[in-house]
Formats: sequence, C-alpha cells, structure tokens
Amino acid sequence: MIRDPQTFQALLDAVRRFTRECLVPAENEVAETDAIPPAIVQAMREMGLFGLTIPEAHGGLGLTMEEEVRVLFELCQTSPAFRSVIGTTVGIGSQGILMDGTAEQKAHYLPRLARGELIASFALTEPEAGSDAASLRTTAIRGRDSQGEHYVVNGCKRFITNAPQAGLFTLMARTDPSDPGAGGVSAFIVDADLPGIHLGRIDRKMGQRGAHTCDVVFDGVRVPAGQLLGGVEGRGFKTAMKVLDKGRIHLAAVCVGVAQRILSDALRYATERRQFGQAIAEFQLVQAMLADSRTELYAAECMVIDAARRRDDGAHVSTEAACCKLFASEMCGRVADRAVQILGGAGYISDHGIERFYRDVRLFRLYEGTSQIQQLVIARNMLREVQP
Ligand code: COS
Repeated sequence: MIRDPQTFQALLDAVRRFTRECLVPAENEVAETDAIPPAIVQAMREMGLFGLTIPEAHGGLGLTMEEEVRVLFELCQTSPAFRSVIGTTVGIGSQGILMDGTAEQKAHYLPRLARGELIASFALTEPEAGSDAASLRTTAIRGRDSQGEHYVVNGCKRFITNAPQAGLFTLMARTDPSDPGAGGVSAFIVDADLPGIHLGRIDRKMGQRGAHTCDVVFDGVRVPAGQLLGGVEGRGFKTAMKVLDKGRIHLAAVCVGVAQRILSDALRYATERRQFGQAIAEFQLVQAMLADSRTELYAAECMVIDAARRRDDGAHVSTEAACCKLFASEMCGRVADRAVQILGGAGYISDHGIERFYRDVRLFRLYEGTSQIQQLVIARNMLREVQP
C-alpha cells in the first residue's frame, strides 16, 4: 500500500506520462503488428506495473483497490491491449494465489510475478463451460507414483488471455467427478512448461490486437500435489468467484480509462471539424452526445471508486463489482458508439483510431462475465438479501 499521498501521486504522474509518451504513439504499430514492442514490456517491468497488486512483502507495490483503479484510469487512456500485458498478472491470474494460496505458494510465485518475470493466466473457461463456469469438465485426478502425490489433468481451456506468454496458469479443474457442480472444482497453480500442455493457435479476434488468447489443452499433465491452491480440494470455484469479484472492479476501471480517451478524442475532433460554417461542437445535437457521454463516464468513475473503497474497507462487494462491470462496460460501448457518430465518416476510417477503439471495447461486455451474467449476479444477490 502506498500510504504517502505524494508517493502515490508521483506514481500516477509517471503512469500518465508513460501512457502519453510511450503507449499512445505505439498504438498503430501494435494494431498493425499484433504485438506489444518488447521495449514497452520492459519499461512496464521497470515501473513496477506487474507488481501493482502484489504485497510489498512479496516485492510488489501492494496498492489498495482504490489506488489500483486510479492507476488504471491513467494507464488505460490508450489501446486496451497495453493493459492486457499486465492485466492477467496483476489481476485474475495472480489474485487466486494471493487470496487462497499457502504461504509457500505465495513466497514461491508472487515475487517473480511482481517482477514481471512470470506472466500469470487464469484458466477457467472451456468450450462447453463459459457463463456456466461451475459445469467445467477439465479433470484433475489425484494419484501417487514413485515421484509422490500428484494430479493428472485432462481437458481444454478456451479464450485464455495471455496464454501464449504465460509462465503459469491458475487452473480450475474438477477433482471430484462425482460432484458435477461447484463443489467438485479445485484450483491449481500450474507451471506452463509441464509436459502435456499444448497451446492452440492464437485466436483471430474482432479487436484488441496485441492481446492474445488461445486454447490451452491439458493432455495427461502431471501436476505435483503441492500445486493444489491452498492445499485444499473443492474450493476452486469459490476462489474463482472471489477473483472475478475483484477482476470486475479492475475491468470497470479499465472501461473508465478507455472511455475517457475516446471521449477526449471525440471532443477534440468536434472542436476542430467545421461544417455549416462552424465547429460541429457548436451544434446542440453533437453537444448532447458529448454531454451524455461525460455524464455516464462520471457515473461509472464514481461507482468504481466507491466499490473499490468498500472492498478496501473489507466489505463483500460481489454486487457492487457486478454493478460496476455492467454499467462501465455498457457505458464504454455507448461512448465509443457516439464517438464514431461524432466523427462521422472519419470515425469509420481506420486512420482516426476511433473505429479501432469501437471494436476493442466490445470485449468489455463479454469477458470476466457478460453483461447478462452481471445482471444475474446482482439480482440473485438482491433476492438472497430479502429471502430467509
Ligand atoms: N464469492 C465467494 N463465493 C461465491 C461467490 C463469490 N462472489 N459467488 C458464488 N460463490 C459460492 C456460493 O456461495 C456457492 O457456495 P456454497 O455451495 O457453499 O453455497 C458456490 O460458490 C456456488 O455458487 P452458485 O451456486 O452461485 O454458482 P452457479 O453455478 O449458480 O453460478 C455464476 C454462478 C453464474 C455467477 C458464475 O458461474 C459466474 O460468475 N459465471 C461467469 C463466469 C465468468 O465470469 N467467466 C468469465 C471467464 S474469466 S475471463
């Protein structure tokens, strides 16, 4: 935790400068090459960005959730692919270890994650288990041989962000095949170089070039028993849900950052572009689109900060996290859509970058739980509160 406001402000200023001076100028190159330049990844390491959420005791910056979202507001005012470089490591890939790992697991993995030497990926989704995560079919069957206790993992994980770069997977697999639901699922820390792990071809996506997903196939992978997260079977689904609660606030902050950038580009264009003898920003119908966007962006920003503060205060924020993810991702989609409208034909042409953002942000309403899953989580929690 950065308790000193001046030190935290210096971090925010450094991230803002880095975003403007290094990331924004590289946006087109990333879109064209589908790769983040290694020098940018190295700069992220040197700034400590891989360790934002890892406690100081394990070599990270140990930011509070509120500090994390404020950093994301700055870091995400550019193509979201840049955030993806650190996203799974500071987010869903590492947080299971932090929340439920044993002391040995934390000591072994977190310092390397914090230094950016190891990229973590979160392996939950499967071809037949997306929104219905508890129905996952990947199995991890416990056994014993001359080398000791282990699990044999078989199955396929799908759309795994950063899998091609991953050094470890936080893997959810079924240790109790007789329990087809959440209770049969356990979490594992799986080193990506184990024999029997195969990566599929990199998915060709609608947007977010530079951020890679692919299938990860586990074919008789022998995972030492000590890699069972927290050393206890049957807790993997709950670990995944807790990780996603935090991940959804993180992602909502990403949406706020990207929307700020899109809106500022649209505003600048509206003040420069002239039609009917005046800047189009003078037209009230254009102003309405700008004003609606600013209003919704402000609402999302307030929600994200509030949810982050509540989580920092120790509250269970499943509902608030889902509200933030739902509202901020939908808001970001509307802001991107209005930005295309404000730019008109130019908004549809690649040179201006707005159509790229429009495609990039479409993912926000899908991953880490679709908007419909957020609605379901919110409503179910509401019903639980009123039903005995
Ligand atoms: N924190 C802690 N525990 C939680 C939890 C949370 N946020 N949410 C659920 N749990 C617990 C429940 O309390 C329950 O425990 P008990 O059996 O001890 O009561 C268990 O987990 C199962 O919960 P539930 O019955 O609600 O599970 P469901 O299968 O009905 O599904 C949803 C829950 C739909 C909410 C879940 O599958 C989900 O979030 N799906 C979307 C997955 C997703 O986001 N995928 C994106 C991939 S990662 S990029």
